[in-house]
Amino acid sequence: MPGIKTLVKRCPQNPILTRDDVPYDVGTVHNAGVVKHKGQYIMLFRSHLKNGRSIIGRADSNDGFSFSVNPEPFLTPAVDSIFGEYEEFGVEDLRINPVEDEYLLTYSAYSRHGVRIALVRTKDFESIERVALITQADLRNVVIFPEKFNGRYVRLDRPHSEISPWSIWISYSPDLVHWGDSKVIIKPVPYHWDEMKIGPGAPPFKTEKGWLSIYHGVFKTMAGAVYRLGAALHDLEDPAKVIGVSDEWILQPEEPCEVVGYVPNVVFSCGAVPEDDGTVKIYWGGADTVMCAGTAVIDDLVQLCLTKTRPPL
Ligand code: BMA
Repeated sequence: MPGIKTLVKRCPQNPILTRDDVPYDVGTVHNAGVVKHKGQYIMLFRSHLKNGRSIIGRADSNDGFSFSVNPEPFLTPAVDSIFGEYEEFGVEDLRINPVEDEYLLTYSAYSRHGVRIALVRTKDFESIERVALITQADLRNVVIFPEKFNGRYVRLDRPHSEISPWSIWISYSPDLVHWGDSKVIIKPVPYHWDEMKIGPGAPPFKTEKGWLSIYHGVFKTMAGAVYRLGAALHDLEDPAKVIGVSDEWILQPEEPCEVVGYVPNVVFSCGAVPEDDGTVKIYWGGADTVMCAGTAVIDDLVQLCLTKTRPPL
């Protein structure tokens, strides 16, 4: 079956990373944050252990597609301090947010108290500092903008909600610990590919026309939920202002490794790397089982957000 026409060109080697590439025993390799650090691509990927809980591994690459995995995991649940209590059930879906001169790692921390987001800072991926647990229970998918706005950090996130479809919110912080001034900025559209819920995916990156953000959207079918990727553009000066949200998805599960796996019909992104040549490498987990990658022309995504739009709210 020929694939549907898409702005994201899949990497021919997909899946680019699987559990067979990992030197320790894991069930899956998926939902990875990726960044280009000193000319090297660093991927921090999630793996299920055979007890069903997740840890984060590290893989490095020269070209962004061919990765080799470090012998030891990068991040496992803390065993002491407040992090030990809230990471007891595992760490998942890490984003690498390049902010000013450091990297802020945001990931889901699972425990008997629910799921919340932990924030870790690093400059070199060698030493890491656990900074704070930055959300209460049931709030996930935190990505942080690369620059501060009026002296404050800005994040997108996705609170749990029972009476409205799960939506993308924005919040601000002077110190990465205390967050507030929250408001909803993008909501799902009824009977649309993202009608059930949406959530931030890759950390937003700067383009001439605005901050480009790749998010996930979910549609419920008789055979379960389908996870797709969409794109939105935020104002350069005021990221709470959404300039355009693409009406169309930019990627849906089509390849066997996206359609079949631990959770079928899932493409889920936690990372994208914009390049100097005007393209962006987009990374996604396929069916919560393997890692895939693709490339898009940044301006194509920007134009899609500006010309084929749907209302943000
Ligand atoms: C979401 C998260 C992701 C996962 C996705 C599809 O709610 O749990 O980690 O990839 O569901 O199963």
